[in-house]
Amino acid sequence: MRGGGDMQGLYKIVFATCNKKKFEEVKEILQEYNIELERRDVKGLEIQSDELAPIALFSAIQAYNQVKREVIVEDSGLFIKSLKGFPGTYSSFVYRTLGLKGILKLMEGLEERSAYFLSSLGFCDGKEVKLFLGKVEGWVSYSERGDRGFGFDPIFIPEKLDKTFGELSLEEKNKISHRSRSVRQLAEWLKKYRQLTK
Ligand code: ITT
Repeated sequence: MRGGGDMQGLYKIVFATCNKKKFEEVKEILQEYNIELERRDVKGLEIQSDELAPIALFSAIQAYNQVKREVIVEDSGLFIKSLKGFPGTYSSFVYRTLGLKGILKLMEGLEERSAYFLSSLGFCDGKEVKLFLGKVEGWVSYSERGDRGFGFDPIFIPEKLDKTFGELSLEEKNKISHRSRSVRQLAEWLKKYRQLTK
């Protein structure tokens, strides 16, 4: 089955991700556009690269080959300026190994704390592969704050706010996050080129 409108006018696509919190964020946003999202754990090789874009494109094709439906994948990373972009595309591994405490330890005594989150979203429908990018600038906090969200959220303060992502509700994070920016671009693209009712 391809993505498309059903009797209720809903457009359906698959999101290949193991991260349920990430799925919830994306689902909320796409609901605004009448797009229904279904989560699938898709196992496969993740290529390694210093850039997120090729990883998302490769993963989107790989996911399509497994689900044979319109599918999205999304890869994010935290890029810290004083650490020359680390952990970047290795964010997942670093989160599991060093963790938040390890990052804060690496940055002990550093006043330059600027960082950004980058979201790289790949879409594939078997004919086209598209890439949508989203970025949010901010800072790494001096300590963990908040227990909402996931991953590096308790140590990332987005610009123009004095709260970490971990202190924001899902709705608040979705107004400004890197992921909301890439996802809204996808939704706008689908709206323009596919039969969306909204
Ligand atoms: P997938 O199955 O979708 O790949 P994942 O959790 O491995 O799920 P990523 O590779 O995109 O997701 O993320 C790399 C790491 O960056 C991940 O382990 C998170 O800890 C962190 N991360 C990603 N997005 C984040 C966000 O919005 N806020 C905080 N941390 C985030």
